This record gives sequence, C-alpha cells and structure tokens, in this order.
Amino acid sequence: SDKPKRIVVTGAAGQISYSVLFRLASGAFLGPNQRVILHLLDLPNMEEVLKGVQAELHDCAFPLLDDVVITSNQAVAFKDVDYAYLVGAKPRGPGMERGDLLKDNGKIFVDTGKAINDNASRDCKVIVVGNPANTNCLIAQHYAKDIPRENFTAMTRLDHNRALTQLALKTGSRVTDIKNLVVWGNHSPTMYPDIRNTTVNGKKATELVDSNWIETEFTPRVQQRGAEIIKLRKLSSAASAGNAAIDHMRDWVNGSDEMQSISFYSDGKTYGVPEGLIFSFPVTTKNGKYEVIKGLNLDDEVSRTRIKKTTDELLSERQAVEHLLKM
Ligand code: NAX
Repeated sequence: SDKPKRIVVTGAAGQISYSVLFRLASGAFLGPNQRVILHLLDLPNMEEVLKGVQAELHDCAFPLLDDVVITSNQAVAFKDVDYAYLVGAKPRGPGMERGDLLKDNGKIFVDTGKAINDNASRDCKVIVVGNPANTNCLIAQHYAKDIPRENFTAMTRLDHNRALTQLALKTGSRVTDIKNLVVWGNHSPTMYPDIRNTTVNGKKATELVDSNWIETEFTPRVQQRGAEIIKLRKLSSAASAGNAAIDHMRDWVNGSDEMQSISFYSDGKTYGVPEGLIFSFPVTTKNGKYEVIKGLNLDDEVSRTRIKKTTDELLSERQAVEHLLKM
C-alpha cells in the first residue's frame, strides 16, 4: 500500500535487533512493495548507540525505508505502530535467580503493555523475543486490554527452526521436505520439540530415526541449543534469533500452510493446557490470523511427561509475577 507501515523494535541497540532492523528495512518482513518507518527504542544510556544504528540504516539507502525514529520514550516508540518486535529485556546477571529475572523483566513489560495500549494501532501485532519471553508476553498482554488478546505472541520459532534443521541433517533431507513438526510449551529448556507426527519426504520421521537418538541427542540438543551457541560464539544467538522473529511475523501476516510453532494465550480448551498461559502450539496462518492445528495425539508417556513439565514451569513463572497481573 502507499501508506508506510510503522514497526517498533525494542532493545534496538542490542545484538538481535542489529540483525532484525536491516532485514525489516530491506523488505524481508513485509515484502518489496511495502514502505516502512522503523521506531528504535532503547534505554536512555544507549542513545549514542541508537544514533549509530540509525546512521548505518541511513547509509544503506534502503528504497523502502521512509524514516528511522530513535527514542527512549515508550509513548513515542509505540505511537501508531502496526507491528512490535519486543526484543529489549534485562539480561540475567551474575548470581541472579530466575525469579529475580522474572520480576525485573516483568516490570518492563507492564510499562510496555500500557504503552502499546495507549499508543499503538488497534490491530498492532506483537512478538515478544526478550526473555522470559512467554511470561513477559503474558504481562504485556494483560496491560493492553484494548488490543485483541490474540495479537500478543511470544517467539518459539527459533526453537522450531533449530529442530527442523537437526532432523534434516540427521535424515539427509532438506528442511522443506519436513512437514508437521512442532515445539510445545515454554521457550526454555523445558520446551518439547515433537516429531511424532512429522514426515520427511512423506515418510514418518519416527521410522527414519531411532527413539534413542530422539531422546538422547535431538531433544536435548534443541532444548540446549542456546547454551551451545554461547559456548561456540562467546555470544548468545543473534542472527538466528532475528531471522526467526522475521519468519514468525512474516508467516503470521502473509499466511502459510506449513505447521509453525507460535506461543500465544491458551484458552483452556486446547490440548488440555490451562487457561491463561502463553504456550507454544502448532498452528497454520491465514489472512493475518493463526489457527491451532487440532487432533495431534499427545497421549503417550513421553508427551504427557514433557507437556506437564513445560506447563508446570509456565505456571510457576506466572505465580512469580502474580503481583503484576492484578490491577
Ligand atoms: P542485548 O543485551 O544485546 O540487547 C538488549 C537490549 O535491550 C540492550 O540494548 C538493552 O539496553 C535493551 N533494554 C534493556 N531493557 C530495556 C528496556 N526496559 N527498554 C528498552 N530497551 C531495553 O541482548 P540480545 O542478545 O539482543 O537479546 C535480547 C533478548 O532476547 C534477551 O532477553 C535474550 O534472552 C532474548 N532471546 C530470546 C530468544 C527466543 O528464542 N525467544 C532467543 C535469543 C535470545 O536469547
């Protein structure tokens, strides 16, 4: 369309954003005919860095990029935005407990939810990347009552993409040969990468790989891949996380018949997951909406145990931020 779309990226001075922003400006998200205005939000002490990122965006002379707004003010950042990439979060410091991280980041997402509610386009689509992504998403959604609940999602697409490639490498196939793979639950090491319904070139994955490989190599590798990247790169995943964020949003907006993994608000009627958790489910996407793929069988010992573990973790995360969910 003629009107540019506004896209906010938070934590815009950080490393994931550094890979996301240039792809947003190049059309990797909304395609080659959609002009964009980027809003870059970070903390006040990162203003110089934001100026640097803005300068580099300018230096690309992207034909689709109309403007780059840099700010540390949430009202400015979220003003009239159509899409929000919530990447900014406080990293876990030395000696910090997971509970402390939940609380500190929880507070950030209270303000973010309010700022989205007060300033963003009424059909703004939101992806939360900053950790703990699922629970941060729950908090932001809670404070944005005027925006449809289903517009708030958290990212499990990186975990999904990791699982796709591990299976492709093992079976000597291409990722596009693989259908019906899903990662369930929380974006954390309790996630459940599930290939029991998956096919590779039309053949059942569970007949191509043995269950020992699934249990002792595939599952832990996908669950712990973030740590593996840190060990190798001495930095946490950035380009792959940014790529997954683009994949998630592009497929949500454009539609895709492929099974994808998206974390969103559980209605309490789907796969036995308690109401009100931001949980990763298998979906397809169409006309700007995602739809759960129903009827997958979770009724085996391994699935029941894994689903319970990731559900219990999300319940305990919610409990740790309960005080923020009353208003
Ligand atoms: P960086 O530390 O490079 O960047 C984070 C940026 O956020 C910093 O510039 C910081 O100043 C900013 N920030 C902090 N609090 C803010 C606030 N209140 N408002 C605005 N900006 C704020 O981290 P990076 O490597 O980019 O990772 C960002 C987040 O993504 C982390 O929470 C990380 O754990 C999470 N990840 C999530 C993944 C997922 O699959 N969901 C995978 C990758 C990544 O680990």
